Amino acid sequence: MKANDKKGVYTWVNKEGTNPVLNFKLNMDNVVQLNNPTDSKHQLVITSGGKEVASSGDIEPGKSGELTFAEVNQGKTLEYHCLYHPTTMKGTITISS
Ligand SMILES: [Cu+2]
Repeated sequence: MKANDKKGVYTWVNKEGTNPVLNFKLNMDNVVQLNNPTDSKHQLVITSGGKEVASSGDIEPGKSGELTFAEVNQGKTLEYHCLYHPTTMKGTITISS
C-alpha cells in the first residue's frame, strides 16, 4: 500500500482502491510493502481486538518500509490503521488458508 494525500486527508491506497481490505494467509509470513510519497510520516499498525499485534515503525516522507506479521491464526479478527491518522487511514484484514 502507499500513503495518499488528498488535500490534507491521508488514506492508504493500492490497486484495489482506498483503505483496501488486506488478505493474509494462515501459517506463513505476511508482508505488507509500504510507500510514503506524502509530506507526513505514517506508521502502519495491525490490531486484534483493539490490541496492537504488529507495526511497521515510522515511515518518513519519501521513504518506504514494510510490516511483517507471522502469527496469523484462524478466528482472529484483524484491523489496520495509521498511528498518526487513525480515523482516515484504516481498514480490515481477512485471513484465508
Ligand atoms: Cu498516516
